[in-house]
This record gives sequence, structure tokens and C-alpha cells, in this order.
Amino acid sequence: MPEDPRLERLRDAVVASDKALVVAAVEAALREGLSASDIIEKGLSPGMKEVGERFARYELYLPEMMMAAEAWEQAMALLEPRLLASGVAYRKVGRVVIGTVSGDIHSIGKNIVAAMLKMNGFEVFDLGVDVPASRFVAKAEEVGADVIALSALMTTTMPQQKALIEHLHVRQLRRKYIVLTGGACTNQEWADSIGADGWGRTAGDAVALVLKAVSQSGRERQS
Ligand code: B12
Repeated sequence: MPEDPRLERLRDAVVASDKALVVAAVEAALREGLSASDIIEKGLSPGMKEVGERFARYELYLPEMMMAAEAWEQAMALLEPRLLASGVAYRKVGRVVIGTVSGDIHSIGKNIVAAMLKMNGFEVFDLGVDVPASRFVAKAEEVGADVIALSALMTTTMPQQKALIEHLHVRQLRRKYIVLTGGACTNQEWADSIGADGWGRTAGDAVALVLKAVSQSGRERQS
């Protein structure tokens, strides 16, 4: 089946690392009736994946990767308010502490997961990037979180997800929190091997996982 030209335009604009082109493609897609989440998951994300693959093949370099990331931020400035507006903010389904692990400054995927969780009624405490295990746990304890969600984008920083789980064990808090892992370099096998409660490939998976985990643990809050 031929690809939807609106999605193709979004993907190509990200691959071109061109801010103006990305913004124009997003505005056009919105006018043409695509939802904010489809624009992100089916248009922009495959573009970013392609950027990463070209970087790995030395077909583009760090400056282009940075420009693609800046273009993404501009697109999100347009899309995030729409994501939130289409959400169900009146429900308080649960509390999530989220961040990108220590040593890792990739924020784009984590920001999407945070936005989608908010859109689905979660209270989200986003600690940003390069977050040490102890800070995740301190925040979770402070706000009475149900879930700790960890993003890691590099093979070198994946072990920090394991470090968080070890930190919880040492503090005898492991059973208190649902720990979810994600990020392009991770997979289900990795999550199982470190004893995480779940792993998600996309932000949509993250929402489904958190909803399921919170309801299974009988933690769902109603307000
Ligand atoms: C954009 C980008 C950057 C930007 C980041 C800007 C920003 N504000 O985030 C910049 C230019 C700064 C950057 C820097 C670097 N990068 Co970089 N980067 C990327 C790139 C191209 C895209 C990442 C991205 O944003 N993808 C789009 C989002 C939507 O996808 P995502 O993050 O995977 O998130 C989705 C899912 O994974 C999931 N998800 C994410 N988090 C979570 C969490 C949970 C709990 C769940 C359930 C789900 C979930 O949901 C998201 C939405 O669907 C990737 C390539 C790739 N394929 O990942 C390389 C990549 C990650 N970078 C790489 C490298 C090497 C670097 C640098 C070391 C380069 C350098 N020489 O300096 C530095 C690292 C600095 C550091 N200490 O962190 C490598 C890592 C290689 C490896 N195997 O470890 C990659 C894979 C590129 C490559 N192919 O070589 N990078």
C-alpha cells in the first residue's frame, strides 16, 4: 500500500533537519486532519529513527542530528498543547516520576511519553535528563509516586536502569514502585533481565503499560 503522503512529508522534513520544513509539514498535517499523536508516532518518529540510522552510517553528523532535534522541539511546541487538550485531565489515574537516566541527555522520547501520560490523566513529575538513581527515588518518595519510568537511549546508559532497580532493593523499596523502562536501545529481554515491571517500545505502549500496571496493583486513584 502506498504511504500516506502527509506522513511521508513529516518524515522527510525531519530527515532534512530543517526547522521551517518541519513546522510547515506539521501545520499542514493538522489542517488536513491528522491527530497530534499520529503526527508524532507515525510521521516525526520514523523520521528521527532514519536520522539515527544515517548518523550510524556516517551519512550525517552531529550538527545535523542537533538540527533535527531542534526542529523536533519546534514541532512539539505546536503539538503538545493539542495532545493535552485532547486528554482526560479530570481523572487522576496515578503518579509517575519520569526521566532520562544518568549520563544520557536524550529527551525527545521521554518528553513524548510524559506528554502522553499527562494526556491520559496521570500526574507526571518529569525530572529531565541525566538523572541519577537516587534522585528518581527521592522524588518518588516525596510525591508518593506509583510508577518510576526510565528512558535510556544509549547502550552505555542502559545499565543505569538496572542501577535504579538495585538502588530500590538496597533501600528496601523495590515492591513499593512499578518500574517501567524504555528507549530505542532497550527491549523486553533487557527489561526482564534487570527485573523491571515492564518495557514499552513506543509512548503509546508506555500509556497502556502504566494503565495496566496501576490498575493491576489496585492503586488507581479517583478524584
Ligand atoms: C536526536 C538524537 C540526539 C540529540 C538529542 C536531543 C534531545 N533533546 O533529545 C543530540 C544531538 C543532542 C544527541 C546527542 C548524542 N547522541 Co544521539 N541520537 C539522537 C537520535 C537521532 C534520535 C533519538 C530520538 O529523539 N528519537 C525519537 C524519539 C521519539 O524516539 P525514542 O527516544 O526512542 O523514544 C520513543 C521510544 O523509545 C519510547 N520511549 C522512550 N523513553 C521511554 C521510557 C519508557 C518508560 C517507555 C515505556 C518508553 C519510552 O517512546 C518514545 C516515543 O515513541 C538517536 C537515534 C535513535 N534511533 O534513537 C541518536 C542516538 C541515540 N545517539 C547516539 C549518540 C552516540 C549520541 C552522542 C554520544 C553523540 C556524540 N558523539 O556526542 C550524544 C550523546 C550525549 C549524551 N551524553 O547523552 C547513538 C547511541 C548509540 C548507542 N548504541 O549507544 C544513537 C542511537 C545514534 C546512532 N545510531 O549511533 N543525540
